[in-house]
Amino acid sequence: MKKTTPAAKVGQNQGVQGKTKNLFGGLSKDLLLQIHELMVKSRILEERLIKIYRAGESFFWIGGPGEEAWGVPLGLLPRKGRGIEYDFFHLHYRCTPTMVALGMPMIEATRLMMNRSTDISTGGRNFSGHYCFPQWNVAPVTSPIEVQYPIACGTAHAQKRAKAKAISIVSGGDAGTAEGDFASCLVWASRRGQELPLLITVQNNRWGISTSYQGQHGEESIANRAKAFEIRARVVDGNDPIESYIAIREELDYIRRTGKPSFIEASVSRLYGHSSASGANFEKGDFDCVREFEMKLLKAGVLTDSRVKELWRQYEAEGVAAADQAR
Ligand SMILES: Cc1ncc(C[n+]2csc(CCOP(=O)(O)OP(=O)(O)O)c2C)c(N)n1
Ligand SMILES: [Mg+2]
Repeated sequence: MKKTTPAAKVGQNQGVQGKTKNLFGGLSKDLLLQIHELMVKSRILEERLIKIYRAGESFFWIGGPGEEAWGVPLGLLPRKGRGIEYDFFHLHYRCTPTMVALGMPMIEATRLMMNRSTDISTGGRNFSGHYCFPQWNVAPVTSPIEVQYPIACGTAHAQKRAKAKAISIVSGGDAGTAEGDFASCLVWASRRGQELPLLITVQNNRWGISTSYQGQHGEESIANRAKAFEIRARVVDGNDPIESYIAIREELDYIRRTGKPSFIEASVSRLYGHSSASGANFEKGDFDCVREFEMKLLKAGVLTDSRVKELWRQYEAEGVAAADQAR
């Protein structure tokens, strides 16, 4: 049986042709397949973690199913490595897709989920999704929401001083932007003449636990708040991996070129509700980016039925094996 290799390399050839090329934003076939594979892997991993919770083998689940189309490109595009010359990640608890795209094996998320002392992120001391990977400059995810935003200004400031054209990237949810830490980040990122090389992102699923976006925000989009600080800002469809990939690539280029911050708000789904505290049940009717992207690739002939079946089987087996190993 042929083994597939996720995140191994981004294809430079075999560009998708003609009409299909427009449909896929000019991304190569290899890259489309790689993005799809990582999205599938991340979804299967999260669903495995939910099963572990349901089996009573963990206390709490929170994670990122519904954010794969956004989170995978966010893990593929930056300059990955350790130290000030590489990009820094200040993530929140729904960033499994980004970690999978960076190369995190399933066993690491599983050990964290099952609070094993072998968990390399926290020694088994924190919730699922609270990753910390110094080898890829992934700073510890914090349980108090939003503190990652001003912390990201700190690494961005150090990177500016080091002049290596490295970037800090910070992620969080929509409701969390109500915290003062978010406003502090906008202030510190945008001071004239002292601008920071920072990609500020917000994943807007239009919920903060059970509080709706409409009930909490006066502004049409959170991106408008960044614009008030004259930070370049846009809203993207975070359910579309191609739109997300192209937008992140453009903004990383802009930040590396200018040394200035940029802001992306990504519209995403929250496919299993807030967390296990709200049941972790699948939200029927919400946009499922993994299934939709898969169908689009199948229809265009970029992907075959047999590859789809094989991928789901292969990663399901890896998830089961990871749970066994952690147990
Ligand atoms: C400072 C702080 N206040 C409250 C909480 C409790 N809390 C955890 S998640 C959450 C909602 C966050 O919503 P949002 O920022 O939209 O992120 P989402 O979970 O929707 O991705 C809240 C209020 C917390 N963890 N930290
Ligand atoms: Mg939210």
